[in-house]
Formats: sequence, C-alpha cells, structure tokens
Amino acid sequence: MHRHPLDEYRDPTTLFRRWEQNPILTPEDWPYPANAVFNPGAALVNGETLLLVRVEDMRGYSHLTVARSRDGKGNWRISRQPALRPDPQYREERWGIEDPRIVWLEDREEYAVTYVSFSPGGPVVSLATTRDFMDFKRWGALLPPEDKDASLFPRRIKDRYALIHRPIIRGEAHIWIAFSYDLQYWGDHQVIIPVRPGSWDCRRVGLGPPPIETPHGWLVMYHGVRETAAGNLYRVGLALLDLEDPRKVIRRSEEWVFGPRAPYEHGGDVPGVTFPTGVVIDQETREMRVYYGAADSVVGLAVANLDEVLEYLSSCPSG
Ligand code: BMA
Repeated sequence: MHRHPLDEYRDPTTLFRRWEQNPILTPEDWPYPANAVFNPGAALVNGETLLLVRVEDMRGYSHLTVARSRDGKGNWRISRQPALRPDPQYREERWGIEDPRIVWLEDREEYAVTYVSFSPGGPVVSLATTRDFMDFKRWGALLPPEDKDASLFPRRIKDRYALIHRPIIRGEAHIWIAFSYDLQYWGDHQVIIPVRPGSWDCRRVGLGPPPIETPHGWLVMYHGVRETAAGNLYRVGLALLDLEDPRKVIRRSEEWVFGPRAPYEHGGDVPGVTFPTGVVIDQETREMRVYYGAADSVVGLAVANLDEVLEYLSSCPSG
C-alpha cells in the first residue's frame, strides 16, 4: 500500500477551508417558502458566480433557482422565481428535478446543465442547455434509471462528448463514463471509479462538481459513502483522469479530503452529508471555490488553492 513518509505527510482535510460565513445560503434567505436549499450547480456568468440551487418545497419536490454573487462568497441575490421547474410534458420529472451540474460547452457556446429527474420510474440523468439561465432547451433523459450524479466534460475529447454518471446496478453504485457524438445517444460505457471495499467510500461513490481541466489531467471531486450505526456519512475524495482518455484514472486519493464536521453539516434533514456539486476556479489567484449541500438543508462554501490540491493528488497512488 502507498505510504507517505511521515515528515512529508499533509493532512488532506486541511486543503479545503470552510468559508467563515457558512452556510452561505439557507431556506431563511429564500424569497418564498422552501424546506431546504442545497446541492447547487455553479458557473461563471458575466463575471459573476451563478448558483443554480436545488430548492425543496414543502411537498418534498425540488426545482432549481438562480442565486448570484459578485465574489462568489457573499451578497447573494436570489431570484424570486424558479429558473427550471418540473415540466408536466416531461413525465420523468413528475417528482421534481435535483442536483444540477453545469459546464460551459466550448464548441456549442452554451451552458449544459445535467440534473436528476425524479418520477415513479426512478431517478434519471437529464440534460438542458441554456445561454442565460432563463430560457432552457430540454433534451430529456439521457440514460435509463437508476442514475444520478452526472456531468458533461466542458469540451469534446477526440470528437466525442463525454459524460460521467452514477448508475445503480445490482445494488452497486460505481462511477461510470460514457461517450456521444451528439449529446443524445451514449455508448462505450465503463466503470472508472469503483467503490473501495472497507474504505470510507465503500458503499457508494458519485461525481461531485464537473471535471476541471488542468495540465496534469481532469481533476475530479467525488462523494463517497459509508454506512455507520448512526446513518450514512457522505465525504469527499479526489481523482485525476487522463486528459485525452478520461477512462484512465491516473491518481485517486486514499483519504477523504472533506467531510462533515461543522454543526450545519451534522444538523439538518440528512445529518452527516457534505455533497459538493459546483466549483468555480479563479485562474489568476488559483482559488478553487467549491459549493456543497450540507445535511441536505443548506449550501456551504469550501475554498482551496488549485495548485495545492494538484500537488496533494500527485502524491496519491495511481487509480
Ligand atoms: C444522494 C442524492 C442527493 C443527496 C444525498 C444525501 O443520493 O439524493 O441529492 O444530497 O443522497 O442525502
């Protein structure tokens, strides 16, 4: 097993620092009644940070609402109306839409939002594209249920779009990848990040925010789940995928780098959950801002330095 020499050991849970004013968004901030606001997608739009926040109403159904901030940390302006809500035309959305991930698709010059549609048929990965987060084109369900935690890569890789997703098959929940020429039809499926028996990520794994392109590879954050006597614990790990063949895992952290500690991560509808879904990188300062759902109730922000994260990952074992 890979071991760090003790004198070089860096506690990986110091890489991501909780923002002092966490939680940054709560149901009390909302301009209309909401039970929970969590698991937001994130994007830079006109120089501002835009969060597409999952809002759960008092029926237990979710929709997506925009919140904007100049610095991505404070002074959030929350829209009075949802941006994307379940559409009766799309039967797979009957019980709501959840957990968006956003990428700017370079070649199409628009944002792609992958989200979970929920209905009696089970959760499915759906796609919508938009330029302004007001008008959306829906592409419908991309893959059959049960499937969640999906994001596109921001660019084609060797002519094909690539999608990371997390189907549940025979009760097993591993991270998969698929490829497509047109965003609609997907193939070449395979597992890239499996659960690790015995480890903190033994029960389920799922993609966090969209993959981040770096010179060393695609940086991927993922959540890992372990069942405990007190319920599930959702923590966060890192992996690095090959730039031109993201089926290849170059590095994977043995340890988690972030997990429930703060009171708002342990007290809420689902205690013990840190669930990152959005990331924004400031290329100048190398600041990496990660937006996460805490206890399925509020939104938290964790800040890291991208180069430190990559340096840590380079010391991790190969996939
Ligand atoms: C997952 C999803 C997320 C949720 C998480 C923790 O399966 O349903 O929406 O945040 O569980 O409860």
